[in-house]
Amino acid sequence: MKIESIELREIRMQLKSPFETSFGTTLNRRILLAEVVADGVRGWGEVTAGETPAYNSETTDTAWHVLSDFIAPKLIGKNLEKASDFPALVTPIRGHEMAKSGIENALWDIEAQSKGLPLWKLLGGTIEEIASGVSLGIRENPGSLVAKVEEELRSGYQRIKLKIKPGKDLEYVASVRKEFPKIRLSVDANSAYTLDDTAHLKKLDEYNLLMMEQPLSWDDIYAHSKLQAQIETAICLDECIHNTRQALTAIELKACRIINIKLGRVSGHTEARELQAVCHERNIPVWCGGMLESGIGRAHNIAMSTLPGFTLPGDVSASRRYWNEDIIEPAVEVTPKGTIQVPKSPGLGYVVKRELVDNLTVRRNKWSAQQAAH
Ligand code: OSB
Ligand code: MG
Repeated sequence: MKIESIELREIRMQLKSPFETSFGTTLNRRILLAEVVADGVRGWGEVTAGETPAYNSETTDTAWHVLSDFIAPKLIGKNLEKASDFPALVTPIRGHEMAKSGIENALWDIEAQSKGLPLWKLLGGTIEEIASGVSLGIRENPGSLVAKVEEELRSGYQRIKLKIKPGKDLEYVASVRKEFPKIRLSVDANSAYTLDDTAHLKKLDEYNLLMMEQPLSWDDIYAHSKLQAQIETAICLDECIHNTRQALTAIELKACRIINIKLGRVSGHTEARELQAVCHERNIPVWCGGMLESGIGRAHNIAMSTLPGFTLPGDVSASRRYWNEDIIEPAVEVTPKGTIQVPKSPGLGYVVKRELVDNLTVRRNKWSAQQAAH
């Protein structure tokens, strides 16, 4: 895989409606896309960093900086045997997992196309129809949340996740649970609580939740082990887990019973695959999280979700829930059973709408092997 060119671009996309979490509200996405050409084959990856450093420490701009000044110059002109050789190349760059993931995943797309395989098959996927759930933002009142849940259930979604924060938690969960006693329901606090809230969080035990995602600090696995010992609801870690080592630490400390894997957060397909394997061996279910991705990130999420450890419905849902027009063809659709059919064609399995992507682009940067040689 001789890396001939790397093109980085920022696109702007407006969500259909604002998405509120405990750390803030998002409407206008600033998404970085990486387009890499190797041996004449073109692959795409998405950087899933947010606009602000509120979910993790990366942002659209830190990723632009690290990709432009460190990662792209290191990779251009190199000859890799396979996509999984990329992580070793960028090990000297600490952190910046989302920046790395954007490029690494483009290499996986290239490798899959070169081998004439759908990406999910190259990764070792076994699930051809993945289970889909939705993540619902915090709303103005419990009544409007119940109405939203009803709408999503009508579309077939298999699991509903509610975003919560202090003051917008128990009452909301109670209303949804009362209306829908049987559904698979979970909550995600995005680090909004502390161990001082243990008694309060314990009250959620009575609602038969599938899990409580990342209640405590974004970087504190130990605190989650203290909480898990005192509540019945299974804790799922999101923000805390950036690699397989941290997952093993969390499992060993009994800090969680479930792990959410996000490609960007764990630096790409190579690490995600290893992480899901160690969880699978230890009977820790995993599922695919979302970062309000465009179709390119979504397609990568679908491919990852086919791995055998992904036994719970993910936050990978239909393009139409986010965008008026997605940047891939066909758009991601969900069946009435709440599943996504995995594509059969080589690589990502979706076509990037280049003209639309060009129209949405606000800045770009390009490296090519010839130039780098001078
Ligand atoms: O914690 O899972 C999260 C979105 C942005 C940042 C963090 C999270 C989320 C979501 C949305 O829950 C999932 C999606 O629909 O893409
Ligand atoms: Mg989360």
